[in-house]
Amino acid sequence: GVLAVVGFGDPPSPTDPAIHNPLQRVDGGDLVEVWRGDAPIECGQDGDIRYACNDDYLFGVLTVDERVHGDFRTAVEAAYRQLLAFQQRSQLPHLLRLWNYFADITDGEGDRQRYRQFCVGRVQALAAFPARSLPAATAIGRLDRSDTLMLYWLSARQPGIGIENPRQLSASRYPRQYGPVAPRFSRATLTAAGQLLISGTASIVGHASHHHGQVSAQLSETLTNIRALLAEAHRQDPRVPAELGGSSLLKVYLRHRADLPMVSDWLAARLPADCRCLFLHGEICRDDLLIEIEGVHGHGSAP
Ligand code: 3EB
Repeated sequence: GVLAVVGFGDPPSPTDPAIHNPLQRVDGGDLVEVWRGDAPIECGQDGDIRYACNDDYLFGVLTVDERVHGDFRTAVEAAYRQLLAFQQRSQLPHLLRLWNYFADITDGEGDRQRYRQFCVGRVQALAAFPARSLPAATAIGRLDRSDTLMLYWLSARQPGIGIENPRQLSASRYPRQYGPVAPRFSRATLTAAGQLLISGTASIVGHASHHHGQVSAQLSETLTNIRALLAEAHRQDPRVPAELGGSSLLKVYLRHRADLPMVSDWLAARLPADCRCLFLHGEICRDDLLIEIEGVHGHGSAP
């Protein structure tokens, strides 16, 4: 059973995958992302939400036209309220992983910056959410000048466990300098099946960005962060492999397309050959960050 197929880049033709991630692939490949689950799969629509689910998992998509709301923050809050209301009614209520894509992510001065406004809208909807069950997340700028905020997510019948990174301050404790409210997400979710869903991870140690303008140093710091997260998850659940490998799928976001040769060569030289990467062109939410890496790790077994 196929729960979701995510295609990248140009808007789909009617025969293309059901979920359209608006970022362009920069590696020229035409791979799609496929989320498999046990059949039977049921598809449906609820308000603006489209979903597919089986007995254990649900994959949902919600797009919101920013122009129909007064401002971006309100659009984000409305989207998250709709998402949470839907999840609370669902038999698969536990959010494991969320992806957020919207344009001009670093535009706007100070607290008006769009990523900061995104964080405010999200907090207004997620206020009552216990920190330990915050989903893993990605928030990346789309570059196609669209006015649409796109959210998609994975949820489950059984809750996951939020995993924090010992090298990084929990995002929900970031100090005031990063915005009026702290971002709300976990560094990773450990699913009941023992799979690790890794949030967008960048060259951040504690709360500070490191290696401004240096791609390979940022890559190195990011991989060190991911390895620390895997070690922490493995410590909590030995089903999670302690090292990246054949069960790992990474998505690498690049601010600059021109960095692709360096980034892909650097990773190829340091990652196990059986760990696969897909490269996308998108804006990272801090101006000083050039790359961000997310992923899925471990096979998972029936919960
Ligand atoms: C960071 O670690 C980098 O706001 O949902 C990564 C993953 C980041 C998710 C989000 C932000 C988010 O703070 C940015």
